Amino acid sequence: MASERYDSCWLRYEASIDDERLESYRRRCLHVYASDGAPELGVVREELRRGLEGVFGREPHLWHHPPRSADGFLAVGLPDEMRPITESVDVEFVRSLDDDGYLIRAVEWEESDCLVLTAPTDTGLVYGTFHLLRLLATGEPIDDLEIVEEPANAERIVNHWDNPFRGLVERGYAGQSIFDWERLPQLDERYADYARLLASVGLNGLCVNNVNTKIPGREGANEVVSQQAGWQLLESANLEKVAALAALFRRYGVRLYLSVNYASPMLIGGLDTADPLEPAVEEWWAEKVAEVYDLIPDFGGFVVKADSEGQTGPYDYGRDHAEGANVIGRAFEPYDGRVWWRAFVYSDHEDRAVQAYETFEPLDGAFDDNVTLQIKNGPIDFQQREPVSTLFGAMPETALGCELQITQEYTGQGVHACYLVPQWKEILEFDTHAPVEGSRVADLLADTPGQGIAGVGVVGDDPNWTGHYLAQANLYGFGRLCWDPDLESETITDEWVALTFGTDPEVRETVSRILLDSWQAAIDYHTGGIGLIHMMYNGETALENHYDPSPEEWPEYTGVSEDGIGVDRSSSGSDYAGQYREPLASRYDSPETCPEELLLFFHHLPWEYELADGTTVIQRLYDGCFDGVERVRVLRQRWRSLEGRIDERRYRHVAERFDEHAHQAVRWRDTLCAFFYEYSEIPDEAGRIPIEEC
Ligand code: GCW
Repeated sequence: MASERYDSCWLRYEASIDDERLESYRRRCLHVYASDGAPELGVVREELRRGLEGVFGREPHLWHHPPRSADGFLAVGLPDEMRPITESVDVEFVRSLDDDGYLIRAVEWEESDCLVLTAPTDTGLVYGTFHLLRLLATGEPIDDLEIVEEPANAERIVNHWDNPFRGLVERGYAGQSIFDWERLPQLDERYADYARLLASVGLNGLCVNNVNTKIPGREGANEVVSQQAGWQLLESANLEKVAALAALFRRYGVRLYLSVNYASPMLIGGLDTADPLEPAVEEWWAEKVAEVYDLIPDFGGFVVKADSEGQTGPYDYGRDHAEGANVIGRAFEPYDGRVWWRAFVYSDHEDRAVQAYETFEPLDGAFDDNVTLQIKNGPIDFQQREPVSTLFGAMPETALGCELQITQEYTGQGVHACYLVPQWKEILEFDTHAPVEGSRVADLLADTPGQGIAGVGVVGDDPNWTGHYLAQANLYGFGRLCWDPDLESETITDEWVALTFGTDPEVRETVSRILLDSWQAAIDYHTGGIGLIHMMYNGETALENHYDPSPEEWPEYTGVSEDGIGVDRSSSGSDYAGQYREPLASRYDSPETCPEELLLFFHHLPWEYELADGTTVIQRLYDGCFDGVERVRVLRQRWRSLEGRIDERRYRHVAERFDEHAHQAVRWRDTLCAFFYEYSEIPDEAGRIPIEEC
């Protein structure tokens, strides 16, 4: 990236490539014939110039016609645009690809070794360009290339929880917001670099503000909250700021979205109600959406958090969520955009886990075509591990989106290394059995317009973008999985490491192992590893801490008592298990068949209940917490083995984080073990717990 202000992340283009490979790259890519009609093609040329210069150590030659050189060349354009492409590919086939798809092929054209990169749209060319540069920057062979790519998910979106005009990011651990709304429509070069990062991993949407657009009725909470002002982005005067950003991101194929407040007709429109069945409200939304499309013709849509955690919603008017969402959905009918309506709705209830399903499943089929139901991956809230939400598979007549959290709210925030790709793989590969065996979450989402994946953003104005340097891998992996959920975690990880830290095999292997083992470590010391959740500290301020250990605060989530631990969500309890299709419902319903890693999520069990291998629940919890700390120490040790093999600045940053991470893991372990002991009064068999000191 051009700037000294911040890191280039995985777009460093600093490969060290052996001579033979470099020679093959030179032959096919030092000369580039690229069309330059549309704005996206400016991006393609710019990126090729940058990437190829990184690879070759000198500027490539960019041509507007087939270059006359002894070598071959790279041809980039639409399939019918230039002879080298038209004569090398099946034009109709390329046109039939998904709009974001592309084809890259090594060919011989007029006796030269060439590469052609073509796509049905200019956006496809942008994605293809990043793909090709990824191959070159990691030293992959290109002489036999034959790549055809299409994204699995139509919608691949990042949801920022930024609070505009305040600079703050809710659950952001990488500093202030990168978007400066006071200065906009004036643009900052960092916005373009952010767009490059998103496009390079195949993302196509960005919601720029927090779903908490306003917190009415929570006065007395701290000032920060009462000042949240995201709802104002929909005011006419602010839309030009949004439009300026949209114009920039558009060049990279990224569409903009806004989180809007359900009471906008009142807050902005001056109406005295936001009742979705009120004609004036319907008219207001239609006019507002038309105004947005006048300025931003490719606008993506609205994200709405309604009737949740203090946000207004249809319940305020005695309406259900379909009525609530449809009034906005209808406003999008004339356009290619939609409402992403969040299913994160809960209230005081004995078991929060059952609520989203109880609220939304009966409404299947009632949502407008322009509404997508955005469902968090699990029934609670981005815990270290949760079962997959029962809504996946339960709403075949509704467009669905899966919400993941890229930022590490409950997994160590900006301090702990926790690579979430393995978690997301587990979620996306989960077999819902709906309607039949083999129906994975990934399959339910894929290949349907208006469906896909939204990830809660992680980026802030920290020079390294993500707070913890290794957290860049989560953004990278999120994009790659949205594009292709069938990619293996190991493949994605290896790509990121090679692009970010280079191709030294030892570095590649070591950093990959650190990342791939980090999630299990986080599960173990945060939970003990058999399905407990939600044992973090909350605190009194509006923006709860969610970082430090504080298990005693949450008896309703741990089900702790003197006779045992875990929450009964089986048929003898809240019956969350019963919301799954068979055979899942029966499997989770019995502690004998429930997978151990979720056991205490579904069951309240005696402390001395014996697990399959004869270990008791209490002992397994102690062991899990201790294992977690050991795992973190191993990660830290592996990182330390890299000293001198990667640059000092990045080495130090991560090494320091690991020191603190190890310290925090011990705090979690000791707090949890003391808590378990306090209730069970059963000591650790291994005598490791200095209980008196806790
Ligand atoms: O995860 C919880 C967070 C809140 C967040 C809320 C939500 C944006 O603690 O910070 O608010 O969920 O997803 O709406």
